[in-house]
Amino acid sequence: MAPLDTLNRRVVLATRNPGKLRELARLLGDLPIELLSLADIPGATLPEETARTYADNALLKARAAQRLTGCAALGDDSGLEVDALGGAPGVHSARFGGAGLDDAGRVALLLERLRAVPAAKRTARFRCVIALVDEGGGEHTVEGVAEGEIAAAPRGASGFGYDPVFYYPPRGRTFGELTEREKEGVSHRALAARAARALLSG
Ligand code: ITT
Repeated sequence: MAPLDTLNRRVVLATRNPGKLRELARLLGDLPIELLSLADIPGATLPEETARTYADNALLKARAAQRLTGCAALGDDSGLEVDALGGAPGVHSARFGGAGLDDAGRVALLLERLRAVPAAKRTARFRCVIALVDEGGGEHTVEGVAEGEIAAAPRGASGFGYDPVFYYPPRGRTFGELTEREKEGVSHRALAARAARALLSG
C-alpha cells in the first residue's frame, strides 16, 4: 500500500506535445498520484528550450511548471540521434528543418538527408530525459535510450513524431507499427518513466 503522504500528490506533466502527454499518462497513470496536464492550468506556458542538453531542457520545462503551480512537475526532453548525421537532430529534433515543418515534414526531410546512406549505416537511437522538480524545488533527472535504425520509408500510423521511420530490430517493425502497449514495453520514454516511477513513489 502507498504511504499516506503520497496519496494525493499532484504532479504536472510539463509538455505541450500530445503524443508525449498520452504516453506519460499511460506510463505513470497507475501510481497513487494525481496527474495534471498543462491544459488543467490556466495561463500555463513553457519556456524556450534554450539549453544544449536534454537534461537541462527537461529541467527548464519542469521548473517552470513547478514554479507556476507549487506542485511537483515532470518535464520530458527527447530526440532522435542519427549516427550518419553525427547525432543530429538530437536535442533539436522538434525543430529539425525549421518551425514550418510538422511531424510528416520532419520525417520526409530526414529520409531525404539519408537517401544515399545504406541500411547498415542507418543506426540511430531515441533518447528521453525526464526531469522531476518536486514541491520543494528538489531536482532529479533520469534517462532512457532505445536503439534502432532509420527505415527506408515510413511504416505504421501509431505513435507520433519520428515513430514511422524508427525501425526497432528486436520487434522487426517500426515504432509506428507497434501497438501502444508494445511501444510502452521498450521505448526510451518507457525506460525513463520506469526510473522516474521510483522517484515519484519514493
Ligand atoms: P514539449 O517540449 O512541449 O514537451 P516537444 O515536441 O517540443 O514537446 P522536445 O523538444 O523534447 O518536445 O522534442 C522532441 C522531438 O523528438 C519531437 O520532434 C518529437 O516528435 C520527437 N520524439 C520524441 N519522442 C518521440 C517518440 O517516442 N516517438 C517519435 N518521436 C519522438
